[in-house]
Amino acid sequence: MSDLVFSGVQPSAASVHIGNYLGAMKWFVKLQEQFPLMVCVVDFHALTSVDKRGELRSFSQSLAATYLALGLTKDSTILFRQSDIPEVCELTWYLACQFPLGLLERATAFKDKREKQEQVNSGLLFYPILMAADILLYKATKVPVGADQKQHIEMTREVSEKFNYRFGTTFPQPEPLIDKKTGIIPGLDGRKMSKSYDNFIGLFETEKVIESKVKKIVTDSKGVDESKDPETCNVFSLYNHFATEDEISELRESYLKGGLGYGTAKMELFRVIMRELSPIREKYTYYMSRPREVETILEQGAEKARIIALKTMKEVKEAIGI
Ligand code: AQP
Repeated sequence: MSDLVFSGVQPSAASVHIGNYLGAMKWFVKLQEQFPLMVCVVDFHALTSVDKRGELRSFSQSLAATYLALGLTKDSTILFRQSDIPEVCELTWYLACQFPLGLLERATAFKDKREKQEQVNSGLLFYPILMAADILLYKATKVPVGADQKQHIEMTREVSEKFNYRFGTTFPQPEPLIDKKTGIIPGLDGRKMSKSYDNFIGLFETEKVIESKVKKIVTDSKGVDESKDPETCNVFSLYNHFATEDEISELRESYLKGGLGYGTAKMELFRVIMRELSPIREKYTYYMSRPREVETILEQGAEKARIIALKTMKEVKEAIGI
């Protein structure tokens, strides 16, 4: 079976953050040059957290504009919205019937949310099955994700195996593509950068907001003259992802030598972040001012995705005997 790469991001906020960007999205553009690529605006999943009328639509438009601003093109990538392919819900049900409840309840992301939230909707419990359905509906073989999603891909493999065992080989065993360097991007407080921890830097927040967030990154309390440990510093950790090799080794030396305050290091980090994000931000503004053009790209992507989805569903129903 030839490789097909599938991934997606939830439109669950007005802007994606640096964790989404470095952990997964930046990679999509390189992958579109190497493999057939499908990238999705994962709006059904986002419904587990977005509940204000109209918000999902505007977040989805913003995310689609982000994909295009990053350099995904309609000729190299099938770019589409998850909810335009309703078959994914049908497949979710078939897969759910193969999946033990206990495994879903033990999923780390679900347990985290359950601890944080007073009320947890059942969509959150079913999140990994819907994700498995997304991947298997298109028979994707590779899934670029951040390290936090590894368990969900393992669950996809498991449900694929169970289905194949019971009904005959229908699905591939997809593997996660996780970049070791960008596995988990830390947020302002050093925990995983995440919307729900409110410790994120949004790609399209104003320069002023980004600067003030960078200034808030938690460090130890070492003074300017003291030697500092780059390996345990959140500022340095983010710097690693935006600076050149020369800039990284120069900052590392300054940390070790002493004489450089965290305030200066943070301004240097802000500079390299803006250097990388500025062209993307410009393109994002371009696409955000052309909603019709973006919508047409999503519709054309959905037409292509639907052809694959219908073919898979036919096989699935034949395999089950439904
Ligand atoms: N901190 C991170 N480091 C590396 N990768 C990350 N991803 C998210 N945060 C980090 C990766 O981004 C892709 C899209 O993820 P998503 O749409 O599922 O977003 P998310 O994981 O729900 O983002 P949050 O901010 O963590 O949302 P909440 O707080 O709602 O749970 C995925 O490939 C993910 O690995």
